[in-house]
Amino acid sequence: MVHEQTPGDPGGFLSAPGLRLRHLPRWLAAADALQQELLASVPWKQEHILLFGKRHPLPRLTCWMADPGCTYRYSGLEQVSEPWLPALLLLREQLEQLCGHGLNSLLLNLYRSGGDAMGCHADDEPELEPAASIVSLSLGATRTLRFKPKPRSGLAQESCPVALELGHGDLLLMDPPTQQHWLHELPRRKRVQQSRINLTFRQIRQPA
Ligand SMILES: O=C(O)CCC(=O)C(=O)O
Repeated sequence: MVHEQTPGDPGGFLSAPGLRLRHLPRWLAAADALQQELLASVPWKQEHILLFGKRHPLPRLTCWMADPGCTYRYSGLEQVSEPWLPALLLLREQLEQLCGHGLNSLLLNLYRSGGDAMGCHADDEPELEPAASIVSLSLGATRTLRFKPKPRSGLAQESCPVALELGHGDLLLMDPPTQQHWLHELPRRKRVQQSRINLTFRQIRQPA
């Protein structure tokens, strides 16, 4: 199935082989207040990655909040956990009810303008519980999230493009087995001046 979202699209379920998405536009009524609070209170960090021996700043600011014992590495970076903000703990409870399982960790990304971006990847690190959804909330500027099948997924590349416009207060649930078969990315949008915050709530596997 090929899906290019059109303006005014009411959202809903989106599925293709190996892809399960639920898009709930304007899900959060208090999106303005949360955006302002996060811009002011989150200890945003500029992380760097090593590429061919050279340090490069990630094209976004980030922060990791998680329960004790939930460590996570991505792009070779071990995330140092910050304490949960009370507003985010409340949100987490609501989202846990919605998705029906625990969400013990949260990656926050701040895209300062359309020049900031996220490269093509899957949230399929071994620490993440593969049977859990990844629950993503967007605040601020509308940006496009694009999905494409993993090269060795056996899925036809013509299932592309799947693109979602994620606006202020929109919720996106990426349900299993999406991360096993599909990659996603947030491309640059040079004309976008405003910032965007994205929160991805996750479930890290913990030792039994
Ligand atoms: O900003 C987004 O919507 C995508 C974020 C993302 O892909 C991630 O945190 O893994």
